[in-house]
Amino acid sequence: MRIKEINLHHIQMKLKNPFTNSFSTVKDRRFIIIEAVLEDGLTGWGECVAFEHPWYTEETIYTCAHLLKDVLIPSVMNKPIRHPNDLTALFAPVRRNPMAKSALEGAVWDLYAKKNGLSLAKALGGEKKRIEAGISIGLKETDEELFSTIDEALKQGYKRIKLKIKPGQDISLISKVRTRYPSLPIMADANSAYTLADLERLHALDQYDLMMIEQPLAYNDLYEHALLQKELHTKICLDESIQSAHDALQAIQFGSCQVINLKIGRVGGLSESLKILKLCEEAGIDVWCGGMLETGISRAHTIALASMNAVNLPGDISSTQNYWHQDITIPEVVVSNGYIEVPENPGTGFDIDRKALEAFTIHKECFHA
Ligand code: OSB
Ligand code: MG
Repeated sequence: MRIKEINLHHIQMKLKNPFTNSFSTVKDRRFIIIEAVLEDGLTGWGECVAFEHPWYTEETIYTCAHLLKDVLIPSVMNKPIRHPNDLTALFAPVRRNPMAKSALEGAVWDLYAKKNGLSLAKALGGEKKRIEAGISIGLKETDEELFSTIDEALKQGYKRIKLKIKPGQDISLISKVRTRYPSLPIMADANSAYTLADLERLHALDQYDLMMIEQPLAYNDLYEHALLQKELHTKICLDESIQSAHDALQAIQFGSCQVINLKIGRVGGLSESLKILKLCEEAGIDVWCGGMLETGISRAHTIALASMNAVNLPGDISSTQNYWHQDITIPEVVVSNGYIEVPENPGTGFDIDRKALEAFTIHKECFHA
């Protein structure tokens, strides 16, 4: 394949409900949607999931725009590409910037699958026909609001719920939820809100039978997570700390975690995600696929990845209606009895709603070979 044209659709979408975590409240989402076109007109789609502010990882939608326009697009345009893994070599001169790389790589994987008449899931090696859906619930102002959100999620059949926590909104919050839902699979995500000085608080969380605690400590500290894991019965899951297969390998070797939240954008793409899955399978580390409050395009890629057998826990992959009044893909992502069907048609299996895409577009940039 040779890519002859790339269009960047800079879009803005309003979340149905603001999403609050330990550091920020996300209300509006900016995305860069990547449309990559071959000579024969075949089109692949990718999505850049970085936020406007670098609170989660260091990239922003603006650093990604720069990387894409000035570095990554020129490096792939009109180059012979036999397999998406070829991008690893084309991107090798570029340090980090995983979300920028992943956005473009996602479009190439979609193209590759379509060109070969395969679903993206099949192209990756995924075998599951349906995947288990979990839901991530943000911090709420009141207990009533939290309980009603959980009740609604359970009505829709979600297999597990993830709650956001931070110092002061943790022990009593988890304790109340555990009392109300004695057998519910619950996990907690701190988004790096704690330090080792909070050891007592973290110990207190050990008694609520949490499936895991996600990213309790600093985004860049594998060593302290290893110390903490020795102290806790609850499994540690790493999110922000894992930005590559190399990070995953080090975390495994240090004993920094027993679970990994795998996000395609955060680790630089699907090819790197497959490497991480292999490492986890070999080491007996649990894996599930996380989310970035993203559009249907990026979720479609995640659904394909989650169809791999090595992904052995329900992810943060919820229905379109959990996030958006109107999405940019057709059909909607539907959760039925806690499962999402893995599409079998070529590529991601989701089509672009061009009208909706245009309605959300702030500006568009076109690049040609
Ligand atoms: O920490 O997993 C996280 C959303 C934005 C940024 C980071 C995280 C999250 C979520 C929600 O927890 C994931 C989703 O439902 O898309
Ligand atoms: Mg997280």
